[in-house]
Amino acid sequence: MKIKLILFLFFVFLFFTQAYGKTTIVVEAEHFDSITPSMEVKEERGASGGNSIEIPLKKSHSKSEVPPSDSGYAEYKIYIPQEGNYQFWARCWWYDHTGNSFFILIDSIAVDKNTPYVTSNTYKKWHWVQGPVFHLTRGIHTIRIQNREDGVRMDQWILTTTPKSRWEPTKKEKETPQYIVK
Ligand SMILES: [Ca+2]
Repeated sequence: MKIKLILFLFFVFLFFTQAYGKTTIVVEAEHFDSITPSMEVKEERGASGGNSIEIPLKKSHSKSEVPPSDSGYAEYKIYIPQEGNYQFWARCWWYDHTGNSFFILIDSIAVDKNTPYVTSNTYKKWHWVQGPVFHLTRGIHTIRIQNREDGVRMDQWILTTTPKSRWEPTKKEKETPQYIVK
């Protein structure tokens, strides 16, 4: 009888952790599955793991908003363990107000006017930037970080089921390799 009760409680626990458990996925930006220029790896003292990805500053860096000069990107394959709404965060370094964004594409390669991106107005300093919320199903998804402007760097990124009202990153986070598909 006692064993039945323990088993019952165990399955109740499993059900709740599956249905309501929190998931936070942390990825070093330099641990991509593939990368295409002009996106490149940049050694960075201030970055977690000593590396970031960047769209290098162009000599003719524009002072106004212009379309990206190429579709350079880094792409990641991630295992999502439970369906839900995931808040995207990225630890970024921006050059200025026309070098302060990356496109974020989920299971897509086509940029259009509705493609989400991350941006903020803190320059020349590593900081966490709040991105969009994505609804993701359980299984493998492709995350693409793509050129939107030059003079931008990314150190780490996060997908978490914990909403911003409950938690936001403030420091370098520990990578969760169990969610990165090799
Ligand atoms: Ca890094």
